[in-house]
Amino acid sequence: MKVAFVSDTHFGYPRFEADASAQGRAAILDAAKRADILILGGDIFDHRIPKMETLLEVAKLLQEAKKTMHEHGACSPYILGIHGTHERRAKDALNPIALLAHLGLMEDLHNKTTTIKFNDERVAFSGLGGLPDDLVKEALPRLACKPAPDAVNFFIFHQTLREFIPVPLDAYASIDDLPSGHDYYLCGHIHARKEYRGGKLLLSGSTVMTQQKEEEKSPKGYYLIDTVSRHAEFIPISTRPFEMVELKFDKAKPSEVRQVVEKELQKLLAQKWADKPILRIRLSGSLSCANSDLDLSGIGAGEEAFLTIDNQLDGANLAEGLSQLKMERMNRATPLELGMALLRENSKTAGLDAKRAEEMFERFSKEE
Ligand SMILES: [Mn+2]
Repeated sequence: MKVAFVSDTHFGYPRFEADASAQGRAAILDAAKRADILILGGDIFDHRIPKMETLLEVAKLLQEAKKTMHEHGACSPYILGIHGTHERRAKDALNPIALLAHLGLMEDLHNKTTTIKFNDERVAFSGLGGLPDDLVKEALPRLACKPAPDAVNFFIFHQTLREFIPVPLDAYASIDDLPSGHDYYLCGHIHARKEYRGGKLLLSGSTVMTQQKEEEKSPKGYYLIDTVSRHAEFIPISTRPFEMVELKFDKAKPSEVRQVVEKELQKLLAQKWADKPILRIRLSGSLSCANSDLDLSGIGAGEEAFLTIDNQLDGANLAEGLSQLKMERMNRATPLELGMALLRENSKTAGLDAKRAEEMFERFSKEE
């Protein structure tokens, strides 16, 4: 059986909504042409309550994918998957992946095992939908889904594990905490492609650019795994070009920095891009004066590129770097996410169950 794994398409992602659509669609339809089963690894939508238009777009896309799969003799139910952290809602609230499952467009694998017979093979899929990372360690041993006997077993999840981040956090689960007995572990959530344990644990990365990190320069795409030959192939899709450069300074004058940035931008724009590129210029090192004296206003790529200038000058000490990182995270989070995180934190000291706190929060936040 050929199993395709597509994850983190983020349909409805506001910054690059057209890219999320085009690239997510390309990955899912290409996978539908080649695979007997298509697995979605979560964060298919960017929001837990997507716009109606986005829901319809994905519903139609899955219909089209299923039709393609049916025509080449793929295997019913064709599409299976889990919700990601972006789609996660309280236990009694409907998330968009469960909605698509209710509509018969896919099967929801959250805490379930589905065994499929295909030709002479038995292949089983178990899943765990996205959770706050600090709750995973507790959740893994309590799962009801488990590997099926005499089958090739897949476990699908959507989390950060200790091994995936440069500074491991004790509260996070490790690869060793994953349920044993599966042949392949497929993980969403991390937006760059990674492989661990000799290819038994595969992270396909996202299909759209979201973080503009160095590691996102590598191709985006999906995995196609042949359960007979036990060969996993990464299939790239065509994406908007991305380039990131770092400019280092040593006690530079603000006018000098501005000149160097403008020159670098001209150089970047002079390259032949297949499409309007995403460019990130990172400034590091030190200035001869305060950072506030540096004026980078008006430096723009106009219509020629999506440009971000990341000014890290003078901020070389660790404490400042960390608080900046925290601020960046806070800025990316919605007020709802911030409120939820705060309540979860405070619920620990108040002796309130974190899950219960979340349910109450959702009930009162009235996002609908
Ligand atoms: Mn994601």
